[in-house]
Amino acid sequence: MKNSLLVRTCRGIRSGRPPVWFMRQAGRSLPEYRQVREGMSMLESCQRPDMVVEITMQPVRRYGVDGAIFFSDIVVPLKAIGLDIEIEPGVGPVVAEPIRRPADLERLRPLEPDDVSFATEAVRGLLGELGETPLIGFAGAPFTLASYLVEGGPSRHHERTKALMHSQPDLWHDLLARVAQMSATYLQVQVAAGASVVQLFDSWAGALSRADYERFVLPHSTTVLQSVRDVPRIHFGVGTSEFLDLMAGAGADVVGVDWRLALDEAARRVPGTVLQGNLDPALLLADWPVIEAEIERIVTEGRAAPGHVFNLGHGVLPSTDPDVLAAVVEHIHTLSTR
Ligand code: 1CP
Repeated sequence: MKNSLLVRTCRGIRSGRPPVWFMRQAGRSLPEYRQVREGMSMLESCQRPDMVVEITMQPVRRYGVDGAIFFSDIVVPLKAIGLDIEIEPGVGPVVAEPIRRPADLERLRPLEPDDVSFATEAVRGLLGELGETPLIGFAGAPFTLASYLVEGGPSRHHERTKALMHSQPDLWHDLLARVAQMSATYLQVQVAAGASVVQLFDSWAGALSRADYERFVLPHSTTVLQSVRDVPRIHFGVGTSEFLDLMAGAGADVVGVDWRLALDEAARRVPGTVLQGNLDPALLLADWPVIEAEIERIVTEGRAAPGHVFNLGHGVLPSTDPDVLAAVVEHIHTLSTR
């Protein structure tokens, strides 16, 4: 798997076509996912190795994607240290007692590998099923995780988080350092068990200015990425075009790009860095000729970078038709033979 198309591309070794996988390829767009998840909470299914193996494999079997993403969630390490957090259907992660004062930090103890032994077991189980397909491990980046902890749940404006980072910078940096330790440990556990690539998801970092990202977030995301040495590291954010260079400089081999920025322009902003992206997930609901033209454009623009991993600009929307994703994979797979 160290020689897979995905790993080679992440290392900047070009091949005839880009590897392809989709963020949120497992999940609610798949009928087989909805079926196995029936009657079981999201976080319980993440802690059951048999469920993790089955759900991770579902899109691999269905689409033949070039990478499998470990079925988990960014809040799993927080649950594993005993924090009262649930994923509520239709809402997302909800924290019973948000972290807002120095005393609240005491509830954030370090994550030990034994806290997530279910993940080790699940990765090992997956290696037996995956054959040549590499496994992508992941964790939430400190800012995105801290936003859930401070806001208490999903947030549109991240206002309490931004107010806290500016008003109580010492508390903020302590909070981010603790969360960074957990994310780093969660990634290391997945790599030690056999993950071939990792992705750090900073989905909401695009809410920040470049200056705030640099001062309040970058040092902590750097800690996480630098703690993983043996496999390629993908650093992903949404709406982060204005500081892609900082995200690359944090220690990423690959930078994820959303649909707002063309890949050739992204390549100018982060010279020498492999890119991942960037089909708008909403366009998967458009007619096929539209999608086909977008794929062609993105693959062409991706040639400006030293390597390109084809993906969406963000996760698969639950309303996506799985047959369309299958057609996207098939189309990319024919590119090398043309
Ligand atoms: O019951 C369900 O099916 C809940 C939906 C769901 C799923 C399938 C959630 C709740 N998490 C997941 C799995 C998941 N989460 C994966 C693995 C599956 C795959 O990619 O194929 C991954 C990589 C994540 C990571 C994740 N969770 C992120 C980062 C990626 C992104 O989409 O930006 C974030 C922000 C979360 C939080 C989260 N978990 C779930 C939801 C609905 C949310 C977002 C809520 C919000 O809007 O803030």
